[in-house]
Amino acid sequence: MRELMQALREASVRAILEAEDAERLENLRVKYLGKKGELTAILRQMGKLSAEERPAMGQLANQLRAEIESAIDKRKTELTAIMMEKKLEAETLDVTLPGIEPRLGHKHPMYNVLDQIKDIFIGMGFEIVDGPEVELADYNFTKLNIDEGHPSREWTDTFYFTEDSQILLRTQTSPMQIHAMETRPLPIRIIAPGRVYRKDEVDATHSPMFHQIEGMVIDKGVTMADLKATLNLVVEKIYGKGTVTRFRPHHFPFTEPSCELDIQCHKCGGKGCPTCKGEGWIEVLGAGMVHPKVLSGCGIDPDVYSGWAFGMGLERLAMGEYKITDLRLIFENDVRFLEQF
Ligand code: 2NL
Repeated sequence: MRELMQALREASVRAILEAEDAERLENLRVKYLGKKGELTAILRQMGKLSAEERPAMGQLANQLRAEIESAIDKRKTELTAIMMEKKLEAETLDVTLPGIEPRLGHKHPMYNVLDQIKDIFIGMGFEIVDGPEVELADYNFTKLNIDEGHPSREWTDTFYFTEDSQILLRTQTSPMQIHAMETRPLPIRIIAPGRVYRKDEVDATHSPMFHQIEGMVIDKGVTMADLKATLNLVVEKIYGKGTVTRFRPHHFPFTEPSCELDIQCHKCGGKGCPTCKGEGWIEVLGAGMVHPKVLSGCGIDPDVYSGWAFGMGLERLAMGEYKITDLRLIFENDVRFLEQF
C-alpha cells in the first residue's frame, strides 16, 4: 500500500503541476480525490491490513490527501495569476499614443450672418418666430395682396403640391408674419427667418432653395421714420458706424410706400468699383409700410394701427460679407470651403 500511495503521490503532483487551466485541474481533483477516485480505491483495500498497520496507513492516506489538495490549491493560484497576466497583456492600452482626431464640421457662413442679425434684433426687443415651409396660397400670396394672375403665382415660378394651386412650398418668409398678425396680441415686434423655395435654375446667383429673413413692427403711430431709424441702426451694427445709407423708392404689393435700402460701397466710398459693380451703392434689403389691405386682411384696423416690414436674402448678404462670388459654393457644404469663415 505504501508503494501504491507513493506512486499516486508522484503521478498526481506531476499531473497537477502540468494542468493548463481550471477545468483540467478540477478533473484531476475528481480523478484523485473523488468518491470513485484513485485514493478512495487505495483506501478500500485497508480492510486487508492488520489492525496494527491500519492507523499508520490511515495517517499516511490523510497526509497524501492533504498534499494533493494543497498542490491543487497552489496550482489554482498560479493559474489565476497566469490568466490575469495574459489578460493584461492582451488588453494593453498605450495612453501615450496620439488619438484619432474626429473630423469636425464648421458653422456655415450664412448662419454667421443670421445669428448676428438675430442678436441685433433681440437686443431691440424683437421676438423670433418660426413657421411651416409648406403653406397655403392664401398665406403665401392672397393675404399679402398678391393677386391671382401675378407672375410669381405661376406654376413655372412656384412649387405646388396640388392641381388647384392651393398648397405650395413658401416662396418667402412673409406667411409666418401673416400668422403672427392673425394670432399675436398687438403690438408686434418680430423677425422671421427661414428657408424659401422658388423654381429657379441653379447658377452663380440662383438656387431653388435659399434663406430669407423678414421682420415687422405693428403698433399705434408707427411711421416711415421708425422704419428708417431702425434699419439705419441695424446697418451700422452690421457694416460699421458711419455707413452711409440711401432709401430708394420701390414697389412691393404688400407694402405702401415701399423702398429698397442701399449702402454706400465701403470699398470705394461711392466712386464705383468691382465690389459695387461700378454703382457706388450696394443693395441690402427691401422694406415698406405694411399695406392697409394686408393689415385689415389679418383683422387689424389700419385706421388705428400701422407698421413697417422688411425682407432680405441671407445667402446674398453672406456672399457680400465674405466676398463669395458663386452661390453654389454656399450649398455644396465642402468643409474645406466652410472652414474659411
Ligand atoms: C425683399 C423685400 C420685403 C416685406 C418683405 C412683409 C411681410 C408682411 C407684410 C408686409 Cl406679412 N411686408 N414683408 C416687406 C417689404 C419687403 O422683402 O427684397 N426680400 C428679399
